[in-house]
Amino acid sequence: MIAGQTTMPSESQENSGANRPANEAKFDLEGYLRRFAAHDELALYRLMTRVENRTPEASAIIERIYPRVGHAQVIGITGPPGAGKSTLVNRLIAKYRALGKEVSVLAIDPSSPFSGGAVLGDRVRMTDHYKDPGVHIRSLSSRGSHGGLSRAAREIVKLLDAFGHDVIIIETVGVGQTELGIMDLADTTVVVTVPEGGDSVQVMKAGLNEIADVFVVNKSDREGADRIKAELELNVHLRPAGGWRPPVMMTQAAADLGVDALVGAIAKHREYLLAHRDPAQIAQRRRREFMEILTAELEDRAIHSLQNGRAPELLREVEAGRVNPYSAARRMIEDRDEIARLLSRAPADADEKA
Ligand SMILES: Nc1nc2c(ncn2[C@@H]2O[C@H](COP(=O)(O)OP(=O)(O)OP(=O)(O)O)[C@@H](O)[C@H]2O)c(=O)[nH]1
Ligand SMILES: [Mg+2]
Repeated sequence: MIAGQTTMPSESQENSGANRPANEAKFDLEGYLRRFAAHDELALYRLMTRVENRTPEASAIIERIYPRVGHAQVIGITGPPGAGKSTLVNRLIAKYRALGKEVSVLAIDPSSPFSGGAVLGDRVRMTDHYKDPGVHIRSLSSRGSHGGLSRAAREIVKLLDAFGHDVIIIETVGVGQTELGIMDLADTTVVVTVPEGGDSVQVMKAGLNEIADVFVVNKSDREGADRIKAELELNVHLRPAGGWRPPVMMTQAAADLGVDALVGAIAKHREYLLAHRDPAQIAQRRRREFMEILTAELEDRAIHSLQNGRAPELLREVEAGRVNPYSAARRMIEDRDEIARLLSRAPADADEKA
């Protein structure tokens, strides 16, 4: 978790485990799940922190809340740094609030304005919504998410969804595979561009055009907006016929212009999705999710077991250089009993403290 979140309290001190009395070591999972189900925000924050920090009960939390997942509309906002994504998100929050919806925002590796540490102007923008109980803003950084940014993002989205939020907005900078991968979580991906990017080629190069359900040319008050709009429209036009055709919207987020039309375009895409549910695509998504979870879980268990002294002999051999790691890994995998022991207990079942 990154410092300076205004809207969601941090648990990091309490969560360190190191200076926690032994009798408090056991996290009251059942209690928090009950409170979560009763729409208790504190329980939501606590569970999010647990999931983000990969504490031993993280997987169990998601397993338990899973039946409630699937009602939220997840909107991804991505694009080059400084394109105005956060300004736009801020406007979108206001629009969805006006429609009576509960909104949460997950800002991935934010530089502004959700980081709160940025310049004063950014802070002021963020505070537009921070007193509103119908809005939750969570920041997630690669630094704070224990190496698994996509996994943390996915699980936090699930928590927010299960908590009952109607709209979940994920903001990522549109550079890098991880950031783009996170857009997989979104039902509707909005790619934000700006005129001064030179042209739409940048967007194409970054692979953003492939994931866009809606294009936005923000800062349309600036020179060149019409040109980039035309280029993006041409790109959409050149796509094979059939399927959803991403509209190209013009906005001036700073002046709140064009944002209502954007909300309309997002709603249209949602309607399209609902009317064209593709079972094969849904199955593929589920399969991918299962494979990711299974491999992550296997890794977690194996690492946990090895760190807690299981398979010590083989490990000593490897450490002493008497067995090469490949032979050791193969021997371990081929020995059913060894592998069963290695994977037998989830970290959460163990008595060790988190
Ligand atoms: N001229 C103009 N400036 C805008 C507009 N929308 C946003 N900006 C400005 O663009 C700057 C960057 O805005 P942000 O919303 O922080 O951009 P971002 O894409 O979230 O930036 P990162 O998260 O750092 O990638 C700010 O100074 C905004 O005030 C617009 O429509 N027109
Ligand atoms: Mg931003």
